[in-house]
Amino acid sequence: MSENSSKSVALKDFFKRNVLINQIEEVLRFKPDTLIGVDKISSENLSNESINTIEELANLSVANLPEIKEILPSMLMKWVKIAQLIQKTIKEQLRRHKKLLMIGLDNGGKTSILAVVQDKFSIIKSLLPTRGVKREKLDFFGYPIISWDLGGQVQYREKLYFNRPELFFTEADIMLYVVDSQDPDRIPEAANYFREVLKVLQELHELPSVMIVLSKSDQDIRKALQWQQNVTSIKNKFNSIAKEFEGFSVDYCDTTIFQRETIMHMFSEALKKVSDTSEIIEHILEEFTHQVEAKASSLVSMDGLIFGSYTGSDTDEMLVNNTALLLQTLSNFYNSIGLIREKTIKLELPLNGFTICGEKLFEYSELQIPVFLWMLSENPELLDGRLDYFREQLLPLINLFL
Ligand SMILES: Nc1nc2c(ncn2[C@@H]2O[C@H](COP(=O)(O)OP(=O)(O)OP(=O)(O)O)[C@@H](O)[C@H]2O)c(=O)[nH]1
Ligand SMILES: [Mg+2]
Repeated sequence: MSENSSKSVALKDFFKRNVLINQIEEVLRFKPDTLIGVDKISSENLSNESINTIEELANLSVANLPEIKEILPSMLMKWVKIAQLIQKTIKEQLRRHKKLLMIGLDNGGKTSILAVVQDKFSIIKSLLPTRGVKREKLDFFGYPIISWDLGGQVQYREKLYFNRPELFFTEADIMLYVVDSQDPDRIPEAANYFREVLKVLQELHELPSVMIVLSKSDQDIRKALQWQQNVTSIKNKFNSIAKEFEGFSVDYCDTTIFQRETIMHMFSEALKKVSDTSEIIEHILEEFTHQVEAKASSLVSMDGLIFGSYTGSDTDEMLVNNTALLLQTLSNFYNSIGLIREKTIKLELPLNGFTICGEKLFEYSELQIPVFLWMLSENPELLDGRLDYFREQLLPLINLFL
């Protein structure tokens, strides 16, 4: 069971049995009488004092509780403390996830992009316009993200998001603003919506990093003059809008769902803006380590630079990194006396039941320094076929972060 799900079970313990928790963010908007011990009448009395949600209950000060009809102060104190505990737990859980907002006009390609990232190619054909907001956990090679896909149809743009902006636009880390690069007629509308969005972000004092995604930049139309004019026109308009607001700088990336790498590249660029790159490499290593049931992994250059490592225990980390550095020194020595560098370096310790194995993955910098992926494993045979997968699928991604 993941840490996440075990935490949400604990959260459930505060609530009455019939209360369903689908999305943890929603919990703070539950009515107080969803909590064990809070009856309907008390909840109504709280509501009369404008305390309608768990969040509003949590925001009361324990030191200065209001007097509320028919509720004992000691009881109220207990509820407030529970609500505060819930709020804290939820914030901690959410903090580990980056909040990604996908915004833009209807038909722009937002949901399709999210489908491609998750390898759900088959659903793209049958996608319907997104109704309201669709939130989901997105696993970008182990990097935890919650995506908020804000359906772009006019009724949501006009009626929903801007009426309660704090529900949608707060605490976002990244905003991907998706513009259809093949639809020049709607550029002004897309630009106006962008301005509205920046306006509410500014009012809420939110400053997510912003990436303008030029979607539908399909390979066959990129050479067309019309497409190039569209891109120039979008960039001119959006740059000048961003200048109207303080603190927002925008970057551009073009994507097409027909080339997954354009979408992965765009995501990598967006993540780079909000996260330490070694943290992302570590997530990628973590995912791979679990896949091959290894105990530790590390990406180490021949000159001893550790790009990132993943281990479950300190001893394993010491084992893998120290072994890597020593064996690499040995390999350098062999190399200096004229031996050809081996592609794989292995240390087998059968009595201890594990193997440490390093495989050259690529070379970095103009000096072409080899970089090895090191794994500590009790089942080294599981590594055999999988390193090719790592090389093909994950390496291009790691390269984006180096
Ligand atoms: N040619 C081309 N079409 C695309 C691309 N991405 C999406 N589309 C098409 O554009 C249409 C709209 O895509 P969606 O992903 O549903 O758009 P959306 O932005 O989520 O729209 P709303 O949910 O209404 O806001 C679909 O018919 C997709 O197949 C692309 O890269 N190239
Ligand atoms: Mg959609």
